[in-house]
Amino acid sequence: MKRRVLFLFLLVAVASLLSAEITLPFSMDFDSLSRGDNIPGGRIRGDADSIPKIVTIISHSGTNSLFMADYSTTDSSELIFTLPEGMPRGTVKYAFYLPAIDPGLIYCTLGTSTNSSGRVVDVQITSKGNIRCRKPEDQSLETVSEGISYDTWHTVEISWDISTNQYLLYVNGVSIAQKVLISNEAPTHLIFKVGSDAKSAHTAYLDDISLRIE
Ligand SMILES: [Ca+2]
Ligand SMILES: [Ca+2]
Repeated sequence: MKRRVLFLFLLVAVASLLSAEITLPFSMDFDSLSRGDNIPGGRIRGDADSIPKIVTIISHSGTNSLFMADYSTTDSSELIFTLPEGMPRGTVKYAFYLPAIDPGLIYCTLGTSTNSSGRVVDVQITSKGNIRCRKPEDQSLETVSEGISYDTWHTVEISWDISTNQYLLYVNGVSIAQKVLISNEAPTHLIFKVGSDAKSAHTAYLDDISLRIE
C-alpha cells in the first residue's frame, strides 16, 4: 500500500515537472548547468543518439551552450518550453552556431502544441545556411535569407503578435522578414529541434535563449 502511495506521489511529481511553465521574462544561458542536468523550465527529447547535451566546447555567453546533435535515424534532438498559458504576443531570442562538420537543420517553432498541426511560427536554418519561414497558405518553407556562415555564432529574434497576425524576424540584429502567422493563435510552446527523425549527422549549438512579452 505504501509503495502505491509513493508511486502515485512520484507520478504527480513527474507530471507537474513535465507541465512546468517558464516564468517571464525568461532567459537561459546554460552556464550554471552541467552535462546531464535538467534544463530549468525546459524539457529535452531525443533517443541515446540525439539527446541534447550541455557542453563547454564553445559558447555564445559564459562557458556553456547546448549541443543538439542528431545522429539517430529514428529520432531528432529537441528542447521544449511550455509558455505561461498562451502568449498572444512576445519576443523570443536565441543564439545558434552551425558547425562546418555535420551542420544541422535548426527549427525554432512557436505553437499551440508540440505537433506540426499546432504551428504558429516556424523558422528554419538549413544545413546550407539558408533561413526559411513556413507559409500559412500551404505549410511550405520559403527562403528569406541566405549565407549564414559556419563555425560562428549568430542571433535570431522573433517578435509575434496575434492582434496584427504577423511576426518580425531579425538575424544578427538586422530585419529579415515580416510574415503572417501560420495560425492566428496564442502559442503555448516554444520548441527547438535539430535534424529530423529520418535525417542523421545534423548538429548545432544553441545558447542564450530568452523570451519576454513585448
Ligand atoms: Ca552560455
Ligand atoms: Ca534523426
